[in-house]
Amino acid sequence: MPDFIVHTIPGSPFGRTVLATLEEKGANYRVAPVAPGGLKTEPHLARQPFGRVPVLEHGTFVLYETQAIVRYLDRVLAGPSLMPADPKSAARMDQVMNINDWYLFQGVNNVITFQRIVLPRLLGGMTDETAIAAAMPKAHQVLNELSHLLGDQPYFAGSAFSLADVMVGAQLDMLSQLPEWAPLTATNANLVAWLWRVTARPSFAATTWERVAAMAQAA
Ligand SMILES: N[C@@H](CCC(=O)N[C@@H](CS)C(=O)NCC(=O)O)C(=O)O
Repeated sequence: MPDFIVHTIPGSPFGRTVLATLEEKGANYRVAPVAPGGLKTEPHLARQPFGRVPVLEHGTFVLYETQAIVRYLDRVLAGPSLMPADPKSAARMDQVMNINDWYLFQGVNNVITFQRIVLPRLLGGMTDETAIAAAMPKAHQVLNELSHLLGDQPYFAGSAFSLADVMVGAQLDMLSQLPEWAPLTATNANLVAWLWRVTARPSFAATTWERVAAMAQAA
């Protein structure tokens, strides 16, 4: 019996954030797949009233919102902490996690990767090039700012890998597969090198779209 159950859709970057955190901690978990068409219906709405993934189950404790989930996992699980103790480093981690939710996902990834990957692959729709073109100015702004905050540090919170790297890594790994990545990172070589470092981790190799789909199929 696994300690944790993660309700998610293969390919979800927020879902991957939770799965990669569990992998970083060496935890025992299973994936409970949610069909894309089942997000806004019961039984999923009883777990996540806004009809989104992921949702974590830990015994009788059910939790949604990715930031809350990964902070909870870091607190309850042994292993190296993914939250810096130093207040300034922790504040930088928190800042980047909020940039992820408010600016990188909203208006950038939920347009560009949705249109290029999720819509054709999961929902059978056609990519809207106009929507992608309209999202590019914001995408440049967000990636330039992430590059600025990263600077010459190995990770967003400094020398140690943190939850900010897991979260942004899951989002940017998707964006990096698209033709938009090259123009978006033309002046952000540090971000490209950082993404290589992050996706080379076993936790990322274990949680690719294909690996999560295989876990979902085995469920
Ligand atoms: N604030 C939520 C966002 C989760 C989210 O937006 N997940 C996407 C998949 S990556 C989703 O469920 N989208 C379904 C929809 O928008 O209807 C969290 O942090 O967990």
